[in-house]
Amino acid sequence: MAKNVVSLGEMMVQMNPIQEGPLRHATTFRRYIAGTEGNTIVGLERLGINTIFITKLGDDELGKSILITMKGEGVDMNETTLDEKAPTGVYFIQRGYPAPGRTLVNYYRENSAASKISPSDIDESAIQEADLLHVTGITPALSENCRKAVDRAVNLAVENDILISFDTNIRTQLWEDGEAAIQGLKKPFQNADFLFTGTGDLDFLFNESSENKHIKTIKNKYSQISHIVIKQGSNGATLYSEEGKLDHSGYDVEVIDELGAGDAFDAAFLASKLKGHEDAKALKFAVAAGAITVTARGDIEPLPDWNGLEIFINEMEGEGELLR
Ligand code: KDG
Repeated sequence: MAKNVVSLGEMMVQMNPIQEGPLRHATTFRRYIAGTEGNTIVGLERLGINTIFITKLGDDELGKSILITMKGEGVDMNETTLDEKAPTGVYFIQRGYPAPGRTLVNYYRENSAASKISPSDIDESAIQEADLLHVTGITPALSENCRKAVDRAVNLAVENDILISFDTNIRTQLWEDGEAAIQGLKKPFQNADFLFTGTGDLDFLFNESSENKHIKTIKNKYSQISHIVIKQGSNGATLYSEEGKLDHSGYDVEVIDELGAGDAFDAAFLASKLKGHEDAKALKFAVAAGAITVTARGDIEPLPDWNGLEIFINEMEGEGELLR
């Protein structure tokens, strides 16, 4: 039977300019929907995992567009509510400028409907149905009530003996400093089985001088984590688990839109583990999913299914056989 994953967070409307360059001169945009946890949820659906997504959307046209899209992807949105008093969040991105291949984000999400998610929105039955709860460092940074909602979801997952995955996903605009983030993310850090992070996030969070020292700190402070995955963008990723250290180099692709790559990575890694794949395969699929996602615009649009992953890996590595 297919596994279930539950997550909570904010999906927004993403305004993505047709042209690269300073946003102040951008006049034509494509509209997408995106948001870190929701992206991972759609990625999991594409990989055959049943998903439940908990959020609040504005009772407006943009909120309905998100609801329709998520349902169309097969996500169970029964735990999601529409709020008549608060709007759906929006953000504008600036692609490829000033740093080629990189993206800057401008949020218009303060007091959005999703920022009002609170512990009472987390129904125990939704968590009980799941095999894994996925949370990130973005939702707890949106508001005090959002942080409490994430903490409640984590508590329920622990009580119901469900796996927890946590992506630190630091957005520096949303945290005062590293210490505030460590405090705000205490519950997920202390209870995660899978930790996804990156060197930039670790530098922000922990006052250490190298990846080895970061790993030592994490292992000391949060010894329950079984898999620590360090995402390195185009350079690939490194996994630290009970079996040791495993590296996978990046795939050389043209970057059109880097947003959403980390979420695609998490989805492929988690789907692989839930399907019982060994770590090396999970890491390969995850790096490939991230690479595929940067080659097209939008966060959820390019998310691959198993077939897409196999075609990509066979093309890039020339492996004559299918990997699944
Ligand atoms: O991972 C990509 C997302 O971070 C982005 O699309 C928007 O969720 C988002 C956020 O809060 O920054």
